[in-house]
Amino acid sequence: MKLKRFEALTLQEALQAVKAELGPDAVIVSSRRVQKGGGLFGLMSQSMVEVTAAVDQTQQAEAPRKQSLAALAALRKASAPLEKPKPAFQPVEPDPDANFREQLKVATALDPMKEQMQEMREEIRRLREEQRDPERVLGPLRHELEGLRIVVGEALEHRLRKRVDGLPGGLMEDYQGLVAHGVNAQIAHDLLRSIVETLGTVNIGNRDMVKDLIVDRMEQALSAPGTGLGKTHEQKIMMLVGPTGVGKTTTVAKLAGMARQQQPDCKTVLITLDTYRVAAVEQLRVYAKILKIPLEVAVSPQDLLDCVHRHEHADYILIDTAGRSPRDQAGYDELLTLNRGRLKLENHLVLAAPVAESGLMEVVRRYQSLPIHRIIWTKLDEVSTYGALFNVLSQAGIPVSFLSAGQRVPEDLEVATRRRLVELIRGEGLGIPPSPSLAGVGGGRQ
Ligand SMILES: Nc1nc2c(ncn2[C@@H]2O[C@H](COP(=O)(O)OP(=O)(O)OP(=O)(O)O)[C@@H](O)[C@H]2O)c(=O)[nH]1
Ligand SMILES: [Mg+2]
Repeated sequence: MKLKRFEALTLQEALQAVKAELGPDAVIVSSRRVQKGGGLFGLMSQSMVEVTAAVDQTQQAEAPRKQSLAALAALRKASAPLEKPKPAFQPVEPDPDANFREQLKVATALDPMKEQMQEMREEIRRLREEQRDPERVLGPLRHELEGLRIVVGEALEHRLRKRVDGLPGGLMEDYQGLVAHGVNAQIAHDLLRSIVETLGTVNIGNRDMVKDLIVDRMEQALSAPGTGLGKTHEQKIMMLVGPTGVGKTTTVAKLAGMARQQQPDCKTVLITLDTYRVAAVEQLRVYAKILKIPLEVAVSPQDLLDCVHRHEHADYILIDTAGRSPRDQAGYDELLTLNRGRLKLENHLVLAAPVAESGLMEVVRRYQSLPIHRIIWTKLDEVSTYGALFNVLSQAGIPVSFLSAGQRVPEDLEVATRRRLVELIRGEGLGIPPSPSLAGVGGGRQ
C-alpha cells in the first residue's frame, strides 16, 4: 500500500493529480482545506486542498501489464475480419476509471458540506463559550439598557422642566414633593405659581414664608370644613351614602360611638335602610347593642319618615344606606326620592381613599345632584399618599366632615379639619393614637 499527499487549489485539481500519479485505482483516504504560505503573519496565505490518497502497489505493478494487454486486445480487434457477426450478448468491458469518477463525484458533493460543518462547529464552540461566560452576552445588553435609561430620564426631566416653566429653581423641590404625594402636576404648578406672584423675587428665597404660604393656599383650595358632630339646637339627621364596601356601616357605628363619648347627654338613634344585603341589619344591630342606642329598620321613604317622627327628640339620627354602584340608576333614584321628601337630610358621601382618582371623581359626579353636603374619607390607613384627595376636593368643592383610618369602632375616626387634610396631603402622616376598640366589634387591627 502506498500513501501519498497531494496539494492543489481545488479538489478537482488534487484528484486529477492523484489519478495521474497513482492511477485510477487510488483510494482517497482524506481531504481537507489548509492555509498555505503567506509569509509574515500569514498575510498572503492561500486556501489549498490537501488530499491523501492510497493505492495497492501490487495493483499498481500490474498496471503496465494491464496496459500492454489492453493494447494487444486493441491490435487484435483491428486485425479481425470486418464481417465477423456480433454476438447477441456483448459483455460490458470493465471501466477502469469508474471508481475514480465515483470518488470524484462524492468528494465534489462533500466539499461544500465540509465547509458548512466547519462553520457549524465554530458556532457551537462560540455558543458554548457564551454559556460559560454569560457576561459576554449580558454586558452589551446592560450597556444598552443603561443608555435607554439615561435617554428616558433626560426626556422626563425635559418634560418636567417644560411643565414647571416659570417656577424659580428654589420651588422645584416643593413642586416635586407635591407631585410625589399624588397632587396633580397642573394643580401643583398653579399653586406654586400663585405663591411666586404673592412673594415676588425678594421673598421667594425665604423658605419659612414659602412653606407657610403653601399650607395656606392648600387650605384655601379646600372647602370650609365640616363641623363634626357639633351640637346644635336642631335635630341633625346624617345619611351616609356611597358605593359598596367603602365603610358606611362601620362609620355610622363610629359616629354613634363618637357622639356618645363627646356628648354623653345627647340622644342618638341609628336607622338602617340597608335591607338588601344579608346580615346588613345584624351588623349594625351588634354596634347598637354595645353602644346601647336604639336601631330602627326602614324599608321605604314613608317608613323612614315615621321612624324619624318617632324619635323627634333625638339629637342625632344616623342613617345607614345600602351600597350603590355609581351606575345603579334605580338605587340612586331611591336616594333622590328620600331627599325630595320632607326630611332635612345631611348627606355624607363616603369615599374610600384606595380608589383611583378617576373612580372617585365618577362617584362624586354621580352623587352630586343629591346633593352631597359632606365627604367622609375612609381607609386612609390603606394608602400612603393623599394627593388624590386634594385633587378631588379642590375640583369638587365639597367640604370633608370625617376621616377614618382603621377598622376600630369608634376610635379610628376623627373630625376633619383643613389643616389636618393639608398635613396628610403633604405627607405628614396619620398619627392617630392607638387605643382599645369596642370589645371585638368591627374587625379591629390585629
Ligand atoms: N382599613 C380600613 N378598613 C375599614 C375602614 N372603614 C371600614 N373598613 C372596613 O371595610 C369593610 C367594609 O365596611 P362596611 O362598613 O361594611 O362597608 P359598607 O360601605 O357599609 O358596605 P356595604 O354596606 O356592603 O355597601 C369592613 O371590613 C370594615 O371593617 C377604614 O377606615 N380602614
Ligand atoms: Mg353597610
